[in-house]
Amino acid sequence: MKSAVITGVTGQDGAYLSSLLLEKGYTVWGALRRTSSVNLWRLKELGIDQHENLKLVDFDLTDPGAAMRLMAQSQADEVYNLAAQSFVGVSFDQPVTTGKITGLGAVNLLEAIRTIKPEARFYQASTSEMFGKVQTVPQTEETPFYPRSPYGVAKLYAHWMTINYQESFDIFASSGILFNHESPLRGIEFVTRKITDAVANIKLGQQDILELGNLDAKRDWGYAKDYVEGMWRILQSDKPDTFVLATNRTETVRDFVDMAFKAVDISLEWQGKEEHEIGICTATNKTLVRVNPQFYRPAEVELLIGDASKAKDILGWTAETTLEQLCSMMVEADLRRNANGRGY
Ligand code: NDP
Ligand code: GDR
Repeated sequence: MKSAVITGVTGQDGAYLSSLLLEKGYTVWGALRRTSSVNLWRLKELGIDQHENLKLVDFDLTDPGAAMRLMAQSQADEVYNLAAQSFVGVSFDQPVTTGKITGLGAVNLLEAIRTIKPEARFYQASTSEMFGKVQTVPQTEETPFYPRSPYGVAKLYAHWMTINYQESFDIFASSGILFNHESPLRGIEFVTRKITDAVANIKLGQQDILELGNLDAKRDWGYAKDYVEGMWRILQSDKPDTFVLATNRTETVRDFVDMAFKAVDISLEWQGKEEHEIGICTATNKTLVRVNPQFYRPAEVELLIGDASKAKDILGWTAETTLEQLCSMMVEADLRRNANGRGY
């Protein structure tokens, strides 16, 4: 039986990856940081929080000794580093914390692998945010990086350290450059979930208006469950490498808003420009969406679209779920939760 460490087990991807690996018969060491209130709702939603092969252990990615002990205790065959301060907007206000967790944190794990179990395989959760101010379209493994946020810069450091440990110490250390991936388990502050949660509340008469930032940003959005399958395949490959995982389709935030309202039979008409733009319900003439510059970022990533051909050729991986399917799934989940007063 194989064993795997998953850092960030309480997050969106950590929950889906745990579920996948448990199904495959792994022992999963779910590394979670101590917080004053327990944060296991995603593992609960997937029905795995009490699984006999899920071992939850206290861990903080910024603590080198904790990383050493985690490797010594688990003797894991595979280590998936999914923990991060992962919210781009917050990284502008907390650049040092973001650097410590999202950047240096990865090196604590790489050091622990190098010292305790050099034959373990390591997965680093790299990101399309590293492309930032994109220079070519679509983005591939060869596209130059130009991060536009402290988060993107920290991730780029961790990305290069992963490559460096592979080249310097012959560790099986790989990265997936994953484009945005969403699900009903997405954190509520990220734009897709903020939208589907608000649409559900508006439909249920529990909220009047949705306020958003830049509606013109374009993202390549996929389904998180498809993407964790890609992470696992990356570590089953013959050799360590870097892979882009993406859908090769890009839409604006405004398109996603339209799609989410359509899922509850509301259509919108857009009026105004930039900070004055509003979305009006065509049936009732009520303003349901408004731009609030408070949600703008100091520097924006305007356009992301990925080409996952390498992952298809080498790993046999493709994104299966369409954006329409993903959006409906998220809206339905939020309708169900919010009707029961159980929003997360
Ligand atoms: P989430 O924000 O949902 O989860 C982040 C996880 O990291 C949480 O479990 C959080 O714990 C944990 N964490 C934060 N700080 C620490 C710390 N100091 N020590 C230990 N754990 C910590 O992210 P996702 O699941 O969406 O993403 C997973 C990874 O993939 C992240 O690294 C993210 O940056 C990266 N990524 C995500 C993409 C996406 O579109 N989702 C795309 C590309 C990359 P807690 O619950 O206590 O907050
Ligand atoms: P992103 O995701 O920054 O791409 O990072 P997010 O959903 O936060 O933003 C996507 C785009 O939407 C615009 N936007 C808003 N964003 C938020 N959160 N709230 C708003 O109100 C809003 N209005 C407009 C943003 O400006 C942006 O352009 C995610 C994270 O999961 C990262 O960890 C991951 O690495 C990348 O995806 C790939």
